[in-house]
Amino acid sequence: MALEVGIVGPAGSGKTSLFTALTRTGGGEYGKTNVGMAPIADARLDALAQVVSARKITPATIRIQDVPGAGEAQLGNLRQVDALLVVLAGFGAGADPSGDLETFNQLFPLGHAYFGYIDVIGRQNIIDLHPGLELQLLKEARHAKKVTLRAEHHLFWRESDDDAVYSAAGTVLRADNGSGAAYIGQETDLLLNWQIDRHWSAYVGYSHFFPGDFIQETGPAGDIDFVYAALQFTF
Ligand SMILES: Nc1nc2c(ncn2[C@@H]2O[C@H](COP(=O)(O)OP(=O)(O)OP(=O)(O)O)[C@@H](O)[C@H]2O)c(=O)[nH]1
Ligand SMILES: [Mg+2]
Repeated sequence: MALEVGIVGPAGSGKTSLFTALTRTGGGEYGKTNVGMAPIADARLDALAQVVSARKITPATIRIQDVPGAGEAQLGNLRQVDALLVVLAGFGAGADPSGDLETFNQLFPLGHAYFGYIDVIGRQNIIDLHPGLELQLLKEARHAKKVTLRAEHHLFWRESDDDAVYSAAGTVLRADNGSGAAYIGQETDLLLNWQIDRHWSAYVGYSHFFPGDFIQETGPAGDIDFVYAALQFTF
């Protein structure tokens, strides 16, 4: 299957123009979702075709999706793509590509792999000090191919103390509200993983969030406890 690339960026930034140039179709429709194939130029293919005097040359292709605007509904179409190509307008009076982007855009929420399993903290305006340790408790024992205990800790600060704290979904979790505090809080994650045999595994986890100055100064500030467990069969 062809590699899939999704073109994203602010409205009117030039996504469809780039799509048209790449797919050489002579016309992606403006303001519409366009899907097309872009041939991958490869000098080696041309050389091989010459050697065997090929009558037909079929280059490898990339499937490109051009999505208008940058709303959530449109971006949902892009969950399946292999790579994202972000277009920012660099033409016209007052063009400011870096200002348009403003902050890190994670596009898809997958916070817990990076900022703690509770998924309370997102990827914008964040400094995260994240030490972790994995201990192997058992290996090749009866009913246990492997048992590991993973302990991770996060210390969170706001990168800019004029900006909000964001959720894992990329929305504002807690607005600045005039607070000058940078320190957001800490999270401890414990995860016990039991690989029973080749197919079966089980895990149980506990996480705790300790709110810091910024959370306490800007609204409700209870601790969070998060417990979870799962039994998993892998084919
Ligand atoms: N001068 C200049 N104009 C451009 C460039 N790229 C795009 N445009 C113009 O900017 C306008 C918007 O370009 P599009 O390619 O439709 O932008 P888009 O990102 O697909 O817009 P939406 O689909 O509405 O989100 C068009 O009138 C383009 O001709 C560029 O590099 N330079
Ligand atoms: Mg467009």
